[in-house]
Amino acid sequence: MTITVWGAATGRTIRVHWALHELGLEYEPKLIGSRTGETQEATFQSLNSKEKIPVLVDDDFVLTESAAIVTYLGDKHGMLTPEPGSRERARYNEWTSYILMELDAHTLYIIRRHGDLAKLYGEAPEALRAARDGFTKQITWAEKRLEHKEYAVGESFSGVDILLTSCLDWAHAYKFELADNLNEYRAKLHERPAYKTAAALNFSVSAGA
Ligand SMILES: N[C@@H](CCC(=O)N[C@@H](CS)C(=O)NCC(=O)O)C(=O)O
Repeated sequence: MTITVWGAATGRTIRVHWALHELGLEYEPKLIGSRTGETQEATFQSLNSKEKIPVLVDDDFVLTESAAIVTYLGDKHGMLTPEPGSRERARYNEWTSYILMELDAHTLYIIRRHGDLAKLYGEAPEALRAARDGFTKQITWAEKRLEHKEYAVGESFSGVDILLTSCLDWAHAYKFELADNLNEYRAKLHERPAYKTAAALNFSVSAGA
């Protein structure tokens, strides 16, 4: 079996490197950065016509979307995902939808589009303000759910902890004041050996913008 992961340097790509390190799987990292032009090269385009990283290639199976990749790896190799059909799996799905929609796409990524990437997507101060307010409101759900809890789903580490930590790190970089329990949760997850190795690899290259 050969696994290849395309992509590095961002909060979305670390999700996949971290999952693979937690599982102790060997793989070939292709450390291409976002907005470097590398996602528009022919070989990469043939894998993902969305021209976005990360991409996982598992033998002849090509999978895009960071959360789908983390969940696939958990389902295939264990440890990162609760049993399909269980209540814990429903919670895993609930957290995943929340993280992808309310934290990643609707708020943090809007801040990126009209903040760091305003030259490409346009200045939009109202959208920026609404996105910051939106994140501040939405993150309180995670804050309450993580009161007195070490992990997001059940009593053990899961793919949700990977996804959530990547968004908390992103929010921290955007100078959001996170609640103490979220900062403690994030700091504890950063102590995991798999996170440390994956972060060193993922951030060994830079994004183009
Ligand atoms: N929903 C996707 C988002 C992927 C995405 O937007 N990736 C960015 C980097 S974080 C990218 O590849 N941008 C295009 C480029 O850099 O050329 C996922 O979670 O995998």
